[in-house]
Amino acid sequence: MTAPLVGIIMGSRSDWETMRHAAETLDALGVPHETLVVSAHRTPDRLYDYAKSAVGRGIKVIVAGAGGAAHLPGMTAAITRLPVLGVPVESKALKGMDSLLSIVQMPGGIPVGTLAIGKAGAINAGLMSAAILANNDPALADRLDAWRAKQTADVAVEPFD
Ligand code: RP5
Repeated sequence: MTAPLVGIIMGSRSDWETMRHAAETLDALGVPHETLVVSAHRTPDRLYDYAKSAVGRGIKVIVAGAGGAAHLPGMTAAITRLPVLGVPVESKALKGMDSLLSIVQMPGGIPVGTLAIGKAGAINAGLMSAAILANNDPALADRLDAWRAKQTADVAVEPFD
């Protein structure tokens, strides 16, 4: 088993349908990762233990997804110096605008790299994690370049068959 380099955490099992896209993107790029439910509100001790131990366990980037009053990414960033990428999960009541604003409006000094609401944000959090790791991993850099080249090649010129 390869030790995980990216930690994907989310506030609830209900976030998995969104956050699985971050995991699948990392799978496609061959980046070892772990996935856990860690709630800032319901399991604050789990959050503290996770963020406090992440550096020592070899985690390099944390992707944190949450919806509503989405404190998970910000609280994680408050506890660890690792780069934290926040994914606003689309909420039922406010369509994820609450999640987005909760995650993006961090006070100066505690950064969270905030992605788009929902699936696009989860995919891009995976890609951004890989891009950060690729700075010190030439083989991963090659895989990321190939992933991007394929995406470009797959775009049709004509809008119909
Ligand atoms: C947040 O509350 C979670 O991140 C989730 O997006 C939202 C709703 O959670 P559940 O009530 O579905 O568990 O903490």
